[in-house]
Amino acid sequence: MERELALEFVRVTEAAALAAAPWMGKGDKEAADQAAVDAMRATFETVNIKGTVVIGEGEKDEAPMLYIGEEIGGDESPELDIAVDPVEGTTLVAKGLPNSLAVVAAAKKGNLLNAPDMYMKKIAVGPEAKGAIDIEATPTENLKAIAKAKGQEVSDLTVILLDRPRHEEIIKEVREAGARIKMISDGDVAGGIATALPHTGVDMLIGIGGAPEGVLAAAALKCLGGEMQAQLHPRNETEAQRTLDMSNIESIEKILTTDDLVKGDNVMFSVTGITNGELLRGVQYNGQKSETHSIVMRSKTGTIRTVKAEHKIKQKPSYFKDEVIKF
Ligand code: VTB
Repeated sequence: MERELALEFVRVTEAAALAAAPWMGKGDKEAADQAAVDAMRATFETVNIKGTVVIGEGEKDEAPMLYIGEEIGGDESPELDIAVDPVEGTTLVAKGLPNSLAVVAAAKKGNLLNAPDMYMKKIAVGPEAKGAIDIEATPTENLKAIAKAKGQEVSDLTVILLDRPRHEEIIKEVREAGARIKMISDGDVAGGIATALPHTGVDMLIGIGGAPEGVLAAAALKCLGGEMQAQLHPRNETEAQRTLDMSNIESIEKILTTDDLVKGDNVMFSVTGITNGELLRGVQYNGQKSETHSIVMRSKTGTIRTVKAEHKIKQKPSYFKDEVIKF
């Protein structure tokens, strides 16, 4: 994949963030999402790729844009798999809470797991603990292995997980093991990425979250040198069968490694902050200008770029003014 595309993908996540940000705190998560979807779709049209959405807003009949299987991009090549989450954490935006992100991952065609909108069991760590985790082991065993890999005590570690009743047992066990917990209401892509960024103080992500978010976090972790293990978690037989029909995995029970979630060594990941958060500042307005903060990463070279951009909306091309910024 051409390295120039990295900046193009930043433009895509910036557009989604700029469009979603005006909806911050307005209590309307659907409107925030729709604005970001429209902006992302319009911006993709200006990018010279032939992309297929493999992780998107849902299936064709339920999502008019960025649906799974939709072809996006303004060219005939390169052929890429695209994973999008125009607003990761729509509730966070609606409530004006931190850590909502606009996210895109891209890899060569066939290299991203086609995970439908279902649950996924996950465990993720940053580079220092890569190779130490085992999704089939207990949280305590994993914590001990991570502590050993990092040369720390279990009591030094912090676990991030979604605050959900389904995690009650894990929470109890992690606390008994002596580690600390950071509970998040939404946004386990940010949670996964946090494990690989030392300033967040997060050592492990664990628990059940969305499968699309799992693939996106795995793409980022591949670029950051971390690791994710996962297992699809269907709620019933019908969901399991539909998943097998739709996705490219041979068995629902399969333990998925980082390489199963994101194949090859050439994935790009771009993320722009919508609301302020630990990873990134959100969209800032000052007068006629808007400022965005993004990170773009390439697994091939391991380059991590932070991009601060100032946007003068009046000077943007018309597709941007008309379709992206609707406020
Ligand atoms: C997570 C989180 C998302 O969904 O994947 C979660 O990253 C999982 O679903 O931001 P439940 O909310 O049903 O637990 C979100 O919170 C929303 O898409």
